[in-house]
Amino acid sequence: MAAEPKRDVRNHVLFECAWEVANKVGGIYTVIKTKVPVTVQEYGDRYCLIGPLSYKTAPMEVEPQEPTDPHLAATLDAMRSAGVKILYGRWLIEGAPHVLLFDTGSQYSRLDEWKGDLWNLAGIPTPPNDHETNETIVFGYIVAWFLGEYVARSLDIAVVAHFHEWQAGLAIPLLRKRHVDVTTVFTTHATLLGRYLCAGSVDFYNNLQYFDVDHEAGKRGIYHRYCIERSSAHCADVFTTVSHITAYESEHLLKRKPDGVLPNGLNVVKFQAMHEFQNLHQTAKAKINEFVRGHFYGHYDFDMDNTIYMFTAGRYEYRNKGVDMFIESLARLNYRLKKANSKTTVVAFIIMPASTHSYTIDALKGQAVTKQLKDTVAEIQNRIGARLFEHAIRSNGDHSVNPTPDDLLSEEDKILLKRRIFALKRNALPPVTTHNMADDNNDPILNQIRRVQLFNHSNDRVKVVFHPDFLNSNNPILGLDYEEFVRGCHLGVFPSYYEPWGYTPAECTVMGIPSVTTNLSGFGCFMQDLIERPQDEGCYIVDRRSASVEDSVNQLTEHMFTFCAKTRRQRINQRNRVERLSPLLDWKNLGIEYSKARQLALRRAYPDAFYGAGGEGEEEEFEFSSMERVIPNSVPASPRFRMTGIATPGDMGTLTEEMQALNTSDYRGGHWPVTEEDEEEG
Ligand code: U2F
Ligand code: UDP
Ligand code: G6P
Repeated sequence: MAAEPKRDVRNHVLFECAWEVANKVGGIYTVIKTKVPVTVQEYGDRYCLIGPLSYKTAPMEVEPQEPTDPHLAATLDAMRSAGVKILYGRWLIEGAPHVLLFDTGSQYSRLDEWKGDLWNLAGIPTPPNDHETNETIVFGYIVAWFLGEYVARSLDIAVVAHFHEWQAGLAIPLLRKRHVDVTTVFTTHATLLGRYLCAGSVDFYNNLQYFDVDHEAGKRGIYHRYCIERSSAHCADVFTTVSHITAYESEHLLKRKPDGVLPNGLNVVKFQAMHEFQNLHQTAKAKINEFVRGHFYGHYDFDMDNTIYMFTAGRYEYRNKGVDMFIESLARLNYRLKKANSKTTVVAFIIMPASTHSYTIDALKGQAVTKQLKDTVAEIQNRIGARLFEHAIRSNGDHSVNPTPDDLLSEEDKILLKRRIFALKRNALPPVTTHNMADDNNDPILNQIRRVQLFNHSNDRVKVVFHPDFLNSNNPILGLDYEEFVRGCHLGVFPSYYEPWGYTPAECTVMGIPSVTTNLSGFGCFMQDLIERPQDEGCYIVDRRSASVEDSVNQLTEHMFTFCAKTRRQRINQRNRVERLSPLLDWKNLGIEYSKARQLALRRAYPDAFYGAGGEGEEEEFEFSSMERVIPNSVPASPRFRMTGIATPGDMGTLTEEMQALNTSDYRGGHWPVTEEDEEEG
């Protein structure tokens, strides 16, 4: 790319582009939204997010505004007069960043023209009826159009454009082919092929280097999408991903080594009182107890005080998210608890949206009969109170006159109570699922539960509740928001096989809930790299990398079994320990990796701005002082650090290493399995 030395590199403008800007789909929304505060702190008004305009969500999420930057205003005017529908304003989240949303629908008339252009320009073919790809193309062309127009008007300031995932990445090859004077960063949060291959039954990690990628993509009907992803990765000035494991995968499947790793953070909110999150656990757990009493009515013969709530949650990817392994391990846990004559009961929740036809009558009835009983008891309690009061006040000081139970509980009350208790009679077992499934017979989760026979029998120590929908507080049977539900549980279990990062265990950590994950998840590897004995800190990591499936299942079972043996004190202690890890996951610490990726992009596009200003060979480094990472005292003493010098979380094979080595050409990743062949290749 032709360097434009006159652009001000130091005060550059940042556009960050993703399909999930103001548009929640999955984990990328969490990345973008939680990162905003630190990015706004660094850039102020020089930061703007770009996304698709969804008329369903945007009006609630965005407050329209006029741009103050005259070049931006002129660019938007020009595009509007060409028929592009645009919403510019503030995204109403913490940090209130500028957002620019483009309505892809307003440009669908140009789809065929752009498809032809894409073929001529980049040799990327596109089938006619792939809606997601069509959206990607229209969005990519609009974004490239926008950036081209903008830099043609705004000539004094450098522009960094950061793109997430293939659905937002198409603008990158376009910008490169058109020689638009911007510098680009592409971050992938998974690879398309990786996700598809893992969901099947291949031995993915042992064969990564041998897949015939074009053939595999073609076989799955995603060749065109794969081409878009691959060209985004190759045409970007800087290519990054979210974890080492995905870096390794990208190198083999996308054929470019990432320049570094940008681990996913969270916006960690610290409570004034340290123990506040413990209280929240207590109150949220009470709500789950309520649900459990209703769900297990007629078979509620276990002790709430000795019940452990475990859960898994996420998009329904049966194998990738490790639900197969979770259920198998639950069956073994059930066997071991029974054999040990344990008094502990485990209720295991599976929260994964599937296609359903509403709640089951049985699930609704359970909540209804318990509520009726509760209301009746409250009425009777009131009446008993009134009678007791009456009795006492009439004693006129004679304390020897005590009321009998019959004085207090009337015949009507007894009948009423009997009726309510009668309604609790139930012949069938408490149901495994709360919903009528659209395809009950072929549902992989239900089939696995059937296979291992976890049917909620009285003598089962492990009970299962499959809730095939995401949670929200308006839910008539499990009326909690997801966050509240997590807080109320004891252990999150995420034994993923394919998980580039995995926000769910990270969210558990910052909420002070212990979790199990694997060394095939980005998060698991990240924690394993940073902490000497993660299991002591409430962060259990199952080996799915070098162990056999059988051994991994046993490891998971063992973790759950030992967790069940903990006393309440030990659980409280472990929640405290895990919560103390949250600074490791805070954007305040991890955001700096993004800054470094941007600096690397600028350095590659405008080398003269970095070298030369101060004389031959002398180099100007940006300072990241305003957001330099600090490990607070609250982090336990066990973290270990691979690098000498300052101990910082992102230091493990991230851009930090790269910048320190002043070697901007190669990804210097972490210690993801290196085969002998790899070694030889150098
Ligand atoms: C990665 O996660 P993503 O969110 O990018 O996962 P995708 O599969 O790309 O997108 C989410 C999909 O889930 C669907 C939705 C998308 O196709 O239609 N979906 C749904 O059907 N119903 C819902 O309620 C919610 C979503 C990666 F896999 C993670 O490990 C990382 O943590 C994450 C962030 O880096 O990126
Ligand atoms: N989540 C949610 N409601 C639920 C279950 C999960 O909002 O009932 C959110 C969860 O908080 C997390 C995201 O869904 O932010 C899942 O992210 P993860 O990285 O685990 O997986 P992805 O979907 O990105 O592959
Ligand atoms: C929190 C509360 C305690 C409560 C405990 C229950 O720590 O602050 O008051 O006893 O939760 O813990 P458990 O692991 O049994 O749900």
